[in-house]
Amino acid sequence: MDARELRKVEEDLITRTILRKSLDDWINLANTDVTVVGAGPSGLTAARYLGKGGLKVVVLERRLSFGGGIGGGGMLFHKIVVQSPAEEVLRDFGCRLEEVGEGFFVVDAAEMMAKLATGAIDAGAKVILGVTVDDLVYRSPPLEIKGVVVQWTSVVMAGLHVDPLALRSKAVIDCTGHDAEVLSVASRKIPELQLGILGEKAMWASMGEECIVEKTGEVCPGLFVAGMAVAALHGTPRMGPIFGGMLLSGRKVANLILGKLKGSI
Ligand code: 48H
Repeated sequence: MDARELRKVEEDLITRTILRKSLDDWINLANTDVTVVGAGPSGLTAARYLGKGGLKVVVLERRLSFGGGIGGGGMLFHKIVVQSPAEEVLRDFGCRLEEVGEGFFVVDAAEMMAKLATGAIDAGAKVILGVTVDDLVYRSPPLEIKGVVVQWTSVVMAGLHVDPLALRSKAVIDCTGHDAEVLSVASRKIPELQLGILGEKAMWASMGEECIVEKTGEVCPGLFVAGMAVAALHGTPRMGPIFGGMLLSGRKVANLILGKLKGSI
């Protein structure tokens, strides 16, 4: 038992501190360089490299936890496999890997989730949980995505009619996984974008992984796609529970955005 007396804290101080500090963050996040939508493997990887590159990054995650599909592993088995050269990314996050075949590695799902989130946060990205991106801010012509429209996930789940708030950024990345939620909104609500979402195809692990990395990129000025959302957009095969493509896609989109934005900052 610690002999020191526990500091007495009044309830109103707790409330005021939470509100003031949260609002300070939200006011600061109203305008960022990059909004990453989704804190899965592609989103957290992108956030780390963008943060390391000196950009102001916010990751908005609908759930109250990060990691996206990592925690589910393959049919709930708690190991994740990645292939070369994606182990470079995991090593950069400090994950401990076992090489089980040449260029083929395994990592614990819980470790990967925790370290990806820590790595993104330590690189300077702000991760906000419990927030759903349900629309985009845009201008046209010329067509450009200017930010995202957000709502508390709890409000969305309750089906309440509450107007959302908008956050501006120079780049938005759809890292929402299989449902490509940001691109779906863009395709539905910005017709001049003429965005057809083809829907992912059946499983072909190696082809799926190659296509994800190759087709990761810019969809229109200000809007980028990475991770499984790439397969949804381009109609490429799913890959099942191998995550190298997600990590390399996150790193690739970060490098693309760094290349575009660094000159203008
Ligand atoms: C805020 C949102 C919203 C929204 C969703 O699913 P994820 O893990 O996505 P990726 O692309 O980084 O990784 C995909 C991988 O997990 C996977 O599913 C694989 C490899 N499947 C292969 C196969 O064959 O099945 O993470 C997306 C995250 C999640 O945490 C969502 O909660 C979050 O995005 N999200 N956050 N606003 N509108 N929509």
